[in-house]
Amino acid sequence: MADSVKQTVQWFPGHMAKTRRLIKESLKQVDAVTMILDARIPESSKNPEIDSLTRDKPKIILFNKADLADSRATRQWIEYYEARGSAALEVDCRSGNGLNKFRPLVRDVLKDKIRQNEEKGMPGKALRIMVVGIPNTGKSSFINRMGAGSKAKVEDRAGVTKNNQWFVIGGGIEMLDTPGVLWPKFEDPEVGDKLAFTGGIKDQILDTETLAVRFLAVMRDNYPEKLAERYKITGFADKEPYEILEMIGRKRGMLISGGEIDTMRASVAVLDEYRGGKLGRITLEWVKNDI
Ligand SMILES: Nc1nc2c(ncn2[C@@H]2O[C@H](COP(=O)(O)OP(=O)(O)OP(=O)(O)O)[C@@H](O)[C@H]2O)c(=O)[nH]1
Ligand SMILES: [Mg+2]
Repeated sequence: MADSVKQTVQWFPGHMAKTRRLIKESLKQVDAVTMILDARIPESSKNPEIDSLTRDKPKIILFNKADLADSRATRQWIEYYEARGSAALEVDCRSGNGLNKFRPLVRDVLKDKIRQNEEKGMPGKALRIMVVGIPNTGKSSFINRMGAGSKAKVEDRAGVTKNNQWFVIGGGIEMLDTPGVLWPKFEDPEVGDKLAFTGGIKDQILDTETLAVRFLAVMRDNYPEKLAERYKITGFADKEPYEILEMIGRKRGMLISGGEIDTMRASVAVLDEYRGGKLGRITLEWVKNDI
């Protein structure tokens, strides 16, 4: 992970241990887990321990920010997770797109539990879901959207999880936000880059140009047509990414005194426009093997 990322995030072993413990304790109180991933980077936005931590619970994977991701890739990821026994949905928690499928999916995933509750004479017993995700994946947006603005704190629980906030979202479902703060796979430098590209980690001014250059290398190799379209540039297939950055700056008339290209301004523009979806729907991590 880049130094900037380390400085910004600062996950300490103590925090990690605390989050592990809080999640383990809270899992005893839930029927299923909803994991929120950023559809543009389904690998880098996933906590490396979450599968083993939540192994015993039914899983619903939400590919959030699907509005910014390549729909072909998102479909492949959904198939990938479904083939491995999880339910999966693509959603946009900013507009609410796709969220109408969430409650029916929960009831389907937990149909055995619902039947058991009925048999025990508790037909209306709430289904409890823990929402997990690393920072910035959209957990709060999801919970707020599901609650349609009427966030309701249900109760505090005794013991370790006394600070847990439960949210009633209707349809007999209650949700719990991630207890603690989940970390990404931060020992992998590529993960740091991708979180920075997508804005999951704030880049520091000094790193912006490096970041834009790395991003342009990925775009040149994977989405050249989108670069060509947005920046009206051609003939960059065999160019170094820094040269592409200069081409963009020149096209945009971003110059500093002496006619030199303002590559810093061009860097900020490229990254901002990617994060804002202006380069189109782009996924940076695809399913690797055929399933
Ligand atoms: N385009 C787009 N933006 C989204 C979507 N969901 C969330 N966002 C944006 O992503 C950013 C992070 O969303 P939050 O809901 O605060 O994420 P969080 O997981 O609660 O973040 P932390 O509380 O920091 O852990 C915000 O700027 C949201 O507006 C989505 O589906 N599409
Ligand atoms: Mg939040």
